[in-house]
Amino acid sequence: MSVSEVFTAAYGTEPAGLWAAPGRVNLIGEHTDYNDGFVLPFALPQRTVAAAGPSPDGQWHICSTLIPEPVTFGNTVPGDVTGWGAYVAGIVWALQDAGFEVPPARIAIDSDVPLGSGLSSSAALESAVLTALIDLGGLDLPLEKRPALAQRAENVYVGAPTGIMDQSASIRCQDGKALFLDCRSFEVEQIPFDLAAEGLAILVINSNAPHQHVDGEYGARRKSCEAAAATLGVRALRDIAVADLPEALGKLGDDVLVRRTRHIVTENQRVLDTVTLLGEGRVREIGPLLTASHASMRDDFEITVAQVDVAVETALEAGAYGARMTGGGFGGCVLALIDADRAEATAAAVATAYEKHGFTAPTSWVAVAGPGAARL
Ligand code: GAF
Repeated sequence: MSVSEVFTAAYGTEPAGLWAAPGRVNLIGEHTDYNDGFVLPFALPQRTVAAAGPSPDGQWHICSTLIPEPVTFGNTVPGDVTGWGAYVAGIVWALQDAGFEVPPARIAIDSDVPLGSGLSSSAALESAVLTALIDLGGLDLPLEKRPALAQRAENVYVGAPTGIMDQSASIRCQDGKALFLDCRSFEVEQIPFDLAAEGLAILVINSNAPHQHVDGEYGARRKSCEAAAATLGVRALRDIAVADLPEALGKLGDDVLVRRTRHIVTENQRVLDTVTLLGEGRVREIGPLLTASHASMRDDFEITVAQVDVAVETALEAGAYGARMTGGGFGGCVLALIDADRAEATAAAVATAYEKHGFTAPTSWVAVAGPGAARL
């Protein structure tokens, strides 16, 4: 059944409209967002669609193509709604908490963003619902302020201590562009990202090794970064320049903090260098930056797993210009910058390597930068 049909089956009426918000791939800049740093994601064609319409009983009702039986809630506070509904209820709560009159709504959800793969399926859900409620209620919330509200829903209502990259990507990305975001000022630059014109492609390889943010590891990384910034007397690790890194590391003492800090500081510089190279049309030359980012995540930030390391190594052996894990880590997806005509061969090489290692088979596809959240 289509999402409109699921809506009609659940609520006995047609939706007022459909709103879509994409998942994302982060080209480079991992775990830099909550350090006030830089990120460079682009929106995937895979997206979450919310069919929505007014709710005459003054409550919110949500269902999905996977769970057609609606969940209902009224005015809500963190802790009320759990499971996947928390991402929706969290948006209602965050809007109300920001002083908005949120229109009661009936909502049905469908999504082809792979779940738990580091492609930001939760931000896609939050952003689709937020965009729908803003339009239905005629709420005055400018685009650049929306990601922080959706992030608040995830941080406070859902309880996941994530940064602002994923909601920013889902809401602010544009077709054919990568989003260069300064996570301190929220200023963005839309970077033209048409790889096909260069005979290149980004192959996304889903390791199919499950990942999960609400567990301790993500939060532990965040705490280490905050502890390092406090020791160094800066607001966030973004304030340490690469040139000052040796001196800063010398002040930290603790080996774990040294490695976490080195990742964040060098990763911020890699994002800036990537943006410069893309601006000069030197796309192939970003490859080594992508690969260096992976090594830094593997050795210093310690957020990779065997499946993603094998995917990166194999893609490089198969001729990729660069490859790295993308997203929060501990599984999820790898991206590889390849010649466009090498997609099948690279995917096949990774599949063969996985078989040899006894890993669950990977899923690979070529990702093209798509549009951000919008009414369909
Ligand atoms: C997850 C988080 F949600 C983002 O905020 C970001 O920190 C990312 O991991 C790592 O770069 O997707």
